[in-house]
Amino acid sequence: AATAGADAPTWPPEFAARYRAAGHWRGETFGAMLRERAAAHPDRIAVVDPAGAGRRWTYRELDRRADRLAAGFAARGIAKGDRVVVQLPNTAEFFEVVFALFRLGALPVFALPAHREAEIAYFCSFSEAVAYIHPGVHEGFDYGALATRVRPEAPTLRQVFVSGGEPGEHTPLRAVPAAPVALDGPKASDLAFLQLSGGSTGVPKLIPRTHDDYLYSLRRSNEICEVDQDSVYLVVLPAAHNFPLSSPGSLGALCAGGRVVLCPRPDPETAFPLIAREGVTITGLVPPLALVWTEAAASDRYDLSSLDVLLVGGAKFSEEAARRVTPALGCRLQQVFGMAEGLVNYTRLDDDIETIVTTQGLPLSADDEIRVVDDHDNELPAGETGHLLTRGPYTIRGYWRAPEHNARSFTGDGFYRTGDLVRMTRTGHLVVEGRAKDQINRGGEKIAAEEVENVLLAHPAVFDVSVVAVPDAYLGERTCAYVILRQGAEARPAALRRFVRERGLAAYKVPDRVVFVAEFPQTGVGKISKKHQRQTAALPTPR
Ligand code: J2J
Repeated sequence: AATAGADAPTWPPEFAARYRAAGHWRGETFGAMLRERAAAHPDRIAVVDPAGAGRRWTYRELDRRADRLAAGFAARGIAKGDRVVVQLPNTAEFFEVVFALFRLGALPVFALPAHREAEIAYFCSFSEAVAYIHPGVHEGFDYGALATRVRPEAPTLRQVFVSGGEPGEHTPLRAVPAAPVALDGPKASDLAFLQLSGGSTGVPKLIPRTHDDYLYSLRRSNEICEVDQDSVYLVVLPAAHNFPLSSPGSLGALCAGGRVVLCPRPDPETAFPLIAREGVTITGLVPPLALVWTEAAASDRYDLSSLDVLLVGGAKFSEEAARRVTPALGCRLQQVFGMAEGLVNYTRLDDDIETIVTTQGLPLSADDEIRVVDDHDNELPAGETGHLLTRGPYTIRGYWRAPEHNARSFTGDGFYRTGDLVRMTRTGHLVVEGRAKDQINRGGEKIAAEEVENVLLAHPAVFDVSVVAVPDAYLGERTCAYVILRQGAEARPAALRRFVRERGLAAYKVPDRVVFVAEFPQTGVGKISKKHQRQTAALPTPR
């Protein structure tokens, strides 16, 4: 079942042949990659976990742990192709677990620590997961209790593992490892994991990535970001997110034989001492965090001189903020415009400063095909702003088990409709100018308007609702829910916000603002004009 193609469209054979012939796809799996690194330099440090009692795992140790955990999972009936929802924070276990699953050919489904019941129940049931792995109590939240509540909604879920803390009713992860056994592991063309889409629809889509395609994006990212065996990558954003995982991210660093340091929290008070102590050379941040770090660095209390490259992406980084990075942090800035579906663009380290602060970079691969089109898929003249479509050696050809959605999200010839509005400069660099998809990008956290609207529509007082983005100086965007109440019904904004939380949605999806209106502005064809609503919401709040 892990075969790419069985559950989602995959690359046509002639494309696959081309990507292999070009040397992009090398027939290497993640399991083999780690084994090879462990053989080449067993005693180098692979993972440092300051929160986990300062653990430092060598490549040999990580490799051995992955083997033993894979054997233990296998003994408990987890098999190649099975899905396992993994919701772990920035701890060493994250890597032990995912490499164990990679070795088995079971597919991690990468949940984020911020996800709550609604999301986890959906991931477990939609992916037909056989297991869920959680961290117990973390940052004051009880994931074990969440697991217990989710279980009845996910009939395929046979096992729940807890990675730390008190095991309670769930199997402690530390009881699972067993003597390594020979495994009939996956092929490089098989799926390695399911990543989450930012999404613009009622429920998140799952993104099927193969060993071949993801490893290619890691190797190219390493070249572009100058990651090698002396690099130390700090994981500041949630480890499972595609950006810190792969651009070039923790997996890039491991692929290069470098070192991964896990940052338990993203604030400068936590990160700066770690950078100084561990000699961190590279990390990646979303724009709001980059702002906070830039300001904090001015106080000059920690030695950040080891930091060589700061990647900023996930949402648009303003030119003004971009200009402040190098003077404040003393490192080079690299903008990254990527997506879990594939395509990743980087400014190059040797680009001139104007290019670095005003563009979101060039595609990672010479074989990334880029089209900028109008509303009818007609190619636009160079320099004009339009819809970004893309196809290439590490961009999916379809979401997992979503044929109807795929028909809309991909062109007939396999280009992914990113939903982003971009302009291409004369040098081929892309500038993100806006977004056509119905999504809010709240400081890099993506919110599908429809998902929040559906939840609010279930409230008895709500007649209709429209969720839009409001500009915000710090986060870039926040969410505003315009609500029409049922006749005679009453509700307060706070009650509606609480309702969203109580329905088990991640906190970042709770609308920042709720505004009651009598009607929605209409477009010429009688649809809600979200454009108009966004403009109204951007006006100063009347007092
Ligand atoms: C504007 N919008 C951006 C940028 C992403 C590297 C970096 C980021 C992601 C990511 C990623 C942007 N300027 N610099 O996976 O590997 C918006 C676009 C895009 C969407 C994808 C990576 N960088 N975006 O953010 O899957 O709208 O991936 O389509 O979470 O984020 O979101 P996501």
